[in-house]
Amino acid sequence: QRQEILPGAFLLRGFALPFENELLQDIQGVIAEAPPRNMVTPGGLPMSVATTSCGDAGWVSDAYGYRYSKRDALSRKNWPAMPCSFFDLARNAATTAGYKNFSPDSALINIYKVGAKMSLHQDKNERDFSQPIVSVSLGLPATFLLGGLRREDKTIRVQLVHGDVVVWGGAARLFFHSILPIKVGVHPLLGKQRINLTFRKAL
Ligand code: MD5
Ligand code: FE
Repeated sequence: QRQEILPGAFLLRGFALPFENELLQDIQGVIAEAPPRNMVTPGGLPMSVATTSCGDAGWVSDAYGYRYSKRDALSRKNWPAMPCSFFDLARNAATTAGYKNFSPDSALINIYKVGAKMSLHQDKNERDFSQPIVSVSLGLPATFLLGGLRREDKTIRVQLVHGDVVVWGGAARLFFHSILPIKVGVHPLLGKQRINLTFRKAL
């Protein structure tokens, strides 16, 4: 089941469900090596979302700005390798949405506790905007706000639930977006959190 929310943005409802157990195991493996942390924005405020990464590059934020780094500042080692389950899911989802041979080199793991949110922003730290971004929602539901190329553009609301995958390509690749504060709840598998996996070709 494939729904084009806006030009270039494809919602694949439940696409990750067959892989939930494998994904969770591999998330735990990555987290054991590179624990999630609340990075500080260039403005000096800690994010409410805790993040970690795997793959050749990890997304980082600090007083100097947002960027990709080959190493984790906590361990001072390379980020953990990207599990095959992550890569295969991202590539298959991209193919289903019409983006062939997607080869992500970075998987960002965003961990939202109840109340955590992500403010309106664009994803612009990657080199090649012709490559899509694939995002996988797990655990508690989220309300996603999707706008346009300008911050002021009107937004539409999309409810994302456990197992949903969205492929962000074409025009939507650079659209402004945000996540509203996660509502109180308990997911049978994940408990009181939402985990979002975001796959990118960063380098
Ligand atoms: C999330 N994460 O649910 C989202 C999923 C982030 C982030 O926004 O930057 O970590 S990725 C949503 C996304 C990516 C690229 C383009 C668009 C949305 N878009 O055009 O709306 O934690
Ligand atoms: Fe984003």
